[in-house]
Amino acid sequence: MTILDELQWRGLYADCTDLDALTTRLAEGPLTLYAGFDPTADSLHVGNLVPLLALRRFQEHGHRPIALAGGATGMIGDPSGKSSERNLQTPEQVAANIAAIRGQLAKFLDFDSAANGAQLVDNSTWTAPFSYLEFLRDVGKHFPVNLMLAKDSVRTRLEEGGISYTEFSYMLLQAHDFHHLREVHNCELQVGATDQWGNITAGTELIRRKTGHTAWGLTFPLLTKSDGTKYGKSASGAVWLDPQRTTPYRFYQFFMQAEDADVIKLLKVLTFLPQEEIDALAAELESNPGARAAQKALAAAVTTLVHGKYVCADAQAASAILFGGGLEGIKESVFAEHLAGEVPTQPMFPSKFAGEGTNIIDLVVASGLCPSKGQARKDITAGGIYVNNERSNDIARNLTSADLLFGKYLLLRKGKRNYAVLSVS
Ligand code: 383
Repeated sequence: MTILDELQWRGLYADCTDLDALTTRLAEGPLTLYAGFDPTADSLHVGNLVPLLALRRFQEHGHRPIALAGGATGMIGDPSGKSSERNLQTPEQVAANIAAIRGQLAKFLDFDSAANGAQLVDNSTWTAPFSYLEFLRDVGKHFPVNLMLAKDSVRTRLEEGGISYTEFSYMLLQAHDFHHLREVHNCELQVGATDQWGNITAGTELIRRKTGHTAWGLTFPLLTKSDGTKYGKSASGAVWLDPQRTTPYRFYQFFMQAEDADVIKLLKVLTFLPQEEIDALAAELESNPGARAAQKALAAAVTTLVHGKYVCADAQAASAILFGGGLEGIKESVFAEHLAGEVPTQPMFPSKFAGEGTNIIDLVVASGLCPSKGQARKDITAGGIYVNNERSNDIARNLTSADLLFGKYLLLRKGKRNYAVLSVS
């Protein structure tokens, strides 16, 4: 299967500046391609994964990927897909964000291969030294303003609220990057999601006008949900790759919660699982949707890709617990690092669990699961309270240090999904 066939069946093909010519070129041998990532935050998010993984797919087919971090473009702000003008970031913010996303970009590509090792570049290295006068003469002169006004990114902004000259100029910077990479690294292809089409074609145009060299653009569909909304945003905001911003547990759960209507599409674009496996998961989704095998496979694959297999295993263990599973064989790190942040946790004095311990009613109230002793008594008697995920309906029960997990934690649950942790310190 060629790389283009693979992109097609994964649903990763949206558009190409010249598909026939690119098909011929790819059949002739490896080429160099790039995708760019602006340092608008100190982490990449799930939406950035699509082009990033696509670079790796090309690399697995023998091509040479370049990941570009936008040290220059990040100082300006891409108007593509943005309905309003953005505040400029400070140079310090951009520098800090670049440092953070460079590390993330590097994790997904192979930099060691002698034949087609990846490269990481920063467009400020060639953009910063360019003087304004030179840029206007060398680059700006090739851009008819009517063409610039016709780009989606500009046109939509002119309809709603306007655009500054600064953001209007963004496409020239990205076009110049492509031209630079074409000349210096023989980079023949730029990829990105469809929101990048205007910027990418600005580049192929500039290259053609300045040098007459060939260059192609290829876009992927934007990640959207079956209801048309943007994917990668949870109720609490974007889903980030940085575990400080989105915990591995939440990251894993985000994919576990994927709709049946989306999950197969997501398996195709966000994982490297082969076609047979994804087809089998699709068949299982049809015959036994309740098992959520496709969601489990998706969550496991993406979490492993981003956080590694050990962290993924911990996130899975934490999920199993919070969905009512048993606590056998659970590791302390799962409690300390994954559950603690997800579940309301109350500190307790060790004396509470010494000797005779403390009555369950008092502890349920202390945990915040029940507002009063009366309510706690009712809930316990009705069988709605669980201690370490085991039903506990005896209101006379005392909990002691013997009940503590790792000598430290007590996991209380009310009903199906309400958890609280008492943490002895
Ligand atoms: C900068 C300089 C270049 C080439 C590209 C760029 C960045 C580009 C951009 N991309 C988005 C970003 O950085 O803004 N102008 O957040 C996103 N990409 C990719 C993909 C996507 C796009 O990084 O659609 C989602 O992730 O193309 O929004 O020379």
